[in-house]
Amino acid sequence: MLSKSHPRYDSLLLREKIVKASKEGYLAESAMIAHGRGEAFDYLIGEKTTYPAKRAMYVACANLLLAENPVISVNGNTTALARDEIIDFSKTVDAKIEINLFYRTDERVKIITELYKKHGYEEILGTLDDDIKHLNKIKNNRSTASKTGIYTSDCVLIPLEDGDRAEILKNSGKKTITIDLNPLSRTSQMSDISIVDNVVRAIPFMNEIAKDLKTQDKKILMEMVKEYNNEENLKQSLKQIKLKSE
Ligand code: PTJ
Repeated sequence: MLSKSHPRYDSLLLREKIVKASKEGYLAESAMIAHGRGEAFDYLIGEKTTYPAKRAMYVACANLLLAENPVISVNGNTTALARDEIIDFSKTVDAKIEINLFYRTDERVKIITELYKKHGYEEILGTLDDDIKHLNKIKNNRSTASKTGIYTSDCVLIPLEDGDRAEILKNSGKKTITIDLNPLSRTSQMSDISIVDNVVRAIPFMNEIAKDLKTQDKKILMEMVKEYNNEENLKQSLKQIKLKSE
């Protein structure tokens, strides 16, 4: 039992969620390695949402609200850490949720499908009985996407995405938004909008931003999108790490 007075309580709580999900059988074998890498980068930015991350979140929400068919991609790690928050956010921005696994197995898809359904989200895509297509005619399991979801989406939110999949999505002409604590990852470097933050802080924050932006004129959202420079913002995100070490 974790004590709330422990100085690393929040971090340990996330580890506990990851361990629990692993025992439940829906995490990838390398999920803990990915989580540990995320922890290290989070430590370096002070385990707080930085200003460049907030800026990217505003533009990400504007994009999702402007999109024709926005989709939030979920994998084992994001389900373990932020399932309910993702369901709430999907409702705010009117986006679909799709199971999109790097290490896809029928068993994992089945467990994750049941989890979303059990927690009130029946319309989950990417399930075993969904119509699964291949992006860019690439016939391997790195390119799979639901016909009514990612396959036809114009804007995808891909938290904790692997670089190969991010590349395929980007090359298929979709606007890609990532949440990745590592500003140097291939996914962060190639996405259109890179939010360098922990998914557990980012999603609830984005939900509040989106509620606010929904009330704004679309022209304002379009202006925000137009003015944003991801390369510059990523540089600012990287500086946050350097600042902490000075
Ligand atoms: O469930 P699957 O099969 O789709 O597999 C999921 C993982 C995450 C195992 C898979 O996509 C993978 O191997 O990813 P990578 O290549 O390790 O990339 C994950 C990225 O997410 C890394 O850059 C981590 O720093 C980052 N990351 C880890 N935890 C978090 C995070 N970013 C935001 N929030 C986190 N909590």
